[in-house]
Amino acid sequence: MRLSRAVLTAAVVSLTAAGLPASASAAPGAPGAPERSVTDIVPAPVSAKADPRADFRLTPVTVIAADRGTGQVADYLRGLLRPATGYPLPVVPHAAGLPSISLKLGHDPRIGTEGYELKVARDGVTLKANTADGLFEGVQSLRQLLPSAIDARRVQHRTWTVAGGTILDYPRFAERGAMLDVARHFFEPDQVKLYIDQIAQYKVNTLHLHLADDQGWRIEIKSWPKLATVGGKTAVDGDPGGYYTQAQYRDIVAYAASRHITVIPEIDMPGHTNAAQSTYAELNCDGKAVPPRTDTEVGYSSLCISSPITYRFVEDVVRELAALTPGPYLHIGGDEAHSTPPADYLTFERKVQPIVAKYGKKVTGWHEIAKSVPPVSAVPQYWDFGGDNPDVAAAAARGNKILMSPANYAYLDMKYNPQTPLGQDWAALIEVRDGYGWDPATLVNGVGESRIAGVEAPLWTETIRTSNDIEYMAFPRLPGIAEIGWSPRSTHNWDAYRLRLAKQAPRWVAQGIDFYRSPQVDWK
Ligand code: NGO
Repeated sequence: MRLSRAVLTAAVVSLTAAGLPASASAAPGAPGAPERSVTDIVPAPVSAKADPRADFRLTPVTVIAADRGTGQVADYLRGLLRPATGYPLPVVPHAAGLPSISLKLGHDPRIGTEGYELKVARDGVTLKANTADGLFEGVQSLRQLLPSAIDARRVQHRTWTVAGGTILDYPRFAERGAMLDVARHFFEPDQVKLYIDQIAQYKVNTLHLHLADDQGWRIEIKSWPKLATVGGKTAVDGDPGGYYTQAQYRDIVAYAASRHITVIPEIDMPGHTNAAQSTYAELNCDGKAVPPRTDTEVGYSSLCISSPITYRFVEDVVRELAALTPGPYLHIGGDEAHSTPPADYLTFERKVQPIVAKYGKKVTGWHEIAKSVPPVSAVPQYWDFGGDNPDVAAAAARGNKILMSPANYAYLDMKYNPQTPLGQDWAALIEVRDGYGWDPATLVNGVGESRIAGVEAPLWTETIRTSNDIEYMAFPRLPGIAEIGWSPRSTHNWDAYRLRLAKQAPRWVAQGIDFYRSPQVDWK
């Protein structure tokens, strides 16, 4: 897109003459507070200073000035801003005097690998980071400084003011994750991509896919082809199954990478394996295939620990999965192996964990794997209720980092209240305030701040069938878990959070997200 200099100058002059809307400086939510402010962002930034006199107006002549190495994020930003504004927003190497959003890479020791500095001034927006990841997270903040109509997919005729001020920001924990259980119910690649876009806006950087469970196997494994074609047919309650071909799976992983999200694939074992064991008879100790199951019982299945075929199977699956995985971790499950005797469980873990290492990956698994004294590179994922867990505390003391997904706070499949039409309640009812009301660093005795890898919000899908269902359970709780993982503890404050959260709702409406209108939040 080329515009003549005369046209550009005329447009700039007329916009400047139109003036900027007056906005008052007041605490968020207070009467007279501006509609948007750098202090409203979710997750809360490390530091933010609003300057309403520094609002920037996006116009038809604004350019995106992208330094070398920032092109991918610049194109993504353009893709975010163009549909609703209808402006060309060309990505150019230099602003050349035009009003611009500038993306720059630098070496700022304050912000690490995912932090950023964002300055919104009357004459332009400058976003700086040390990496493309940091720029991407900064773009998510920038989005929230624009009117929520920016998320509309069609041109909106209105002004586009970016709230003025400065932000310096970086994450508290390296990992902020979401998990989607595609085994209990299958979700098409486009549904997974939709969720990726939804979570990315809250600076979630990891998507854990639970790819196999008793009710279905969801990833093509070429050396054991029936896992997908037969074991993938079933889902909870006899609902339709499905699986990802390796090409589809690679495409999901690449899409996630374009949103600066790393995918962690999980094959749950030695329990939660009925789909595999009903497909291949040789995975059972008696050599007989078990019947497929679509109920939601847990803890009844176990791979045959004494059989060499089991480890050939595991190695084939791990090898193929590792080849599909650019990220460092493979998740090997390990939860609720109630029908694997404890000694067998240890035997299994000690054989399987080195297989993961053999294919160049690190182990992550549910916290039960801590019992097996995994290598310090392994990340046990804690899913219990907090308090004492000597195995997990011992792992932390040995040097393992722990990922926090307490079922009574972070499980997105828990109902909000007894009337919630979806979800379960075995761990807790989790209202929005409960999901926000915990601190990873004081959850498990002996697992302090420095031993924590991050947080993850798992969405198990026994009762979840559609994208609307996913949205209803994830919103508004997922942003709360993301904030716990990203924001400094000093920003943690329910009264302030609920006001900031309320301001997100018009964005969800614009994005078509079907969210739960909790009575704890004044949605307006
Ligand atoms: C448990 C269980 C899953 C269930 C989930 C339902 C873990 C780690 N194992 O969490 O199989 O789907 O609860 O909330």
